Amino acid sequence: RRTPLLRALATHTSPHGTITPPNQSFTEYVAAKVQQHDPNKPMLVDALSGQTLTFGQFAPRVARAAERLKTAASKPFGAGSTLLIHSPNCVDFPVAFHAALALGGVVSTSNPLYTPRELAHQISDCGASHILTVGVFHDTVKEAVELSGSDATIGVLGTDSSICQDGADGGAGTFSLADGDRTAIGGGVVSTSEPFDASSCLAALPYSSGTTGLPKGVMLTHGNLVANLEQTYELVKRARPDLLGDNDVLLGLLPMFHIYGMVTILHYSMIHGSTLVTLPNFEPETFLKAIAQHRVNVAHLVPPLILFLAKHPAVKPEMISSLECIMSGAAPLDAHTQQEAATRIGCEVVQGYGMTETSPVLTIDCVKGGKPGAAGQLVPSTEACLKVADPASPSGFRDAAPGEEGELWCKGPQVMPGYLNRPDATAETLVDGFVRTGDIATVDNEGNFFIVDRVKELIKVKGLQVAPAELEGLLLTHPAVADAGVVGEPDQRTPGDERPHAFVVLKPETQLSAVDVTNFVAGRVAAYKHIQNVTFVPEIPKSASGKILRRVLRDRLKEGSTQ
Ligand code: 4UV
Repeated sequence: RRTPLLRALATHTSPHGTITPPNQSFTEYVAAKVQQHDPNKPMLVDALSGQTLTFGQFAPRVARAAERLKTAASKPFGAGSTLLIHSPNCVDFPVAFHAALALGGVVSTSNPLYTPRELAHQISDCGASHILTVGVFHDTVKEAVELSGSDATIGVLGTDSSICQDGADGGAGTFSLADGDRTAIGGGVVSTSEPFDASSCLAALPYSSGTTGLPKGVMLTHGNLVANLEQTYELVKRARPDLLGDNDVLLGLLPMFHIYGMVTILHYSMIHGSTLVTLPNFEPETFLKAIAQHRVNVAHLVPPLILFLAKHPAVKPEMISSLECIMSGAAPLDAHTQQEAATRIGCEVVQGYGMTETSPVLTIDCVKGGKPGAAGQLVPSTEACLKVADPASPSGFRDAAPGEEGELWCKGPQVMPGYLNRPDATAETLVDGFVRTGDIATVDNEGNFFIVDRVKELIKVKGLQVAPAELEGLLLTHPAVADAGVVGEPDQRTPGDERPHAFVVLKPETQLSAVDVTNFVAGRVAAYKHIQNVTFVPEIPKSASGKILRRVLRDRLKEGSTQ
């Protein structure tokens, strides 16, 4: 048995204390915070269309949208229904999101660049009863619904007048969310079962492949989301109050369908009372123009975008002179690149770290000016330990010794209760209330965590998840492919970023070129998942139990020996 002292040393607690999140629905919590800010102040501004949503317009718009969802022609939306939002960033995104929650429903979100095939998987898996999209993606959604065999109702978000089509699908079975009546939120709109327990009531279903396998629905409760916003906001308030300006302007470039954009950017901005300048996608000119024109001072980005700001010749200092703080997350940023970027951009660059399964924030760097290479300190009410595989121990793990690297396991009110309909994957990921992150970390004496490696299967392309198992499964459907293993290959030009690299075994007497392989995949998945390089091999290295030895494949890439 371990002594109490060793146990105390093995578990790291947040140096920033604890929080007591209110037992409220996510919508009630957010609406109450939004109400505290100047009703005439823009809460979201679409940088391209100029469309604005003020703090005062939010609640009435949500109430109106909820009314529309509730009376959706063919199928009313209500408790137990799931709304899938399939949209680029726009001012109506949070409106649709909270309209669904206010009716007691659940929101899943998908990448608007998905092919119909990828979207069909999520539609069936999350059991979406309603889907909201924007006009340009309506046909993709329609095809995906047909492919999935679902009877989901499709609606169009009122992002701007040209694509706000009431009844785009010709009448019955459609609805749209557009600017409407100003009905106050509350009472009959927020549906809660009595007594309401935020920690057991499902709110969001973003998708993540976790440590292995295909993308899975991550069940996030109202309690998870409220807690993580409180944890993030309280940490900043306690450790970096200088970062809580009254007139902050944040950048909403990273996608709202991904947990970083959904919670840490969109909702953090809303509760803090800052203006969020949204962009539907990355395009260098509009990105730089949005920063300059709206005087963005806090930008949440991913490492490739930080490198763009630091190194691209099109970026002139006067274009980005408003920037005071850049938050980097979703992928590693090494100490050297972080420091160099901060100097070149002329503002502080600090990191945050977390994952979809933890709503997402686990750590934030609280050192003014940024501690190079550090993912930061645990947010309040969060515990962590570093685990090392140990076959001699009954659990198969031991705690890392001080200074030793280990897999980061975390516990807190932001940790998901599990994956949707996947008790097996849930049991592998949640151990004694701790979530296994699949990341290797070290921690220093001040409680600063450093992410030094990723041991899970996940590939990260510009901060977005690519599941190797999905690409392997796809490759195996090719008639000439006998076996395949996909790993992330470090992108030499962009430190921390990766590109999918496929190792392919061909069936006897078949011929296939690397281009055939990349084209086959390219026609079936969104662009960021495309295979960038192919190596033909006689066999895929596997463990005795048949698991692909990805480490061996990654090492071959490192050595430049791909045979
Ligand atoms: O599930 P996911 O796609 O989630 C994210 C979350 C990004 C966040 C979270 C909290 C923040 O404060 C913030 O700024 C950004 O991307 O992918 C989770 C995996 O991404 C890697 C790591 O492998 C996670 O398990 N990752 C996320 N942040 C970092 C990171 C980081 N700062 N350094 C290294 N890897």
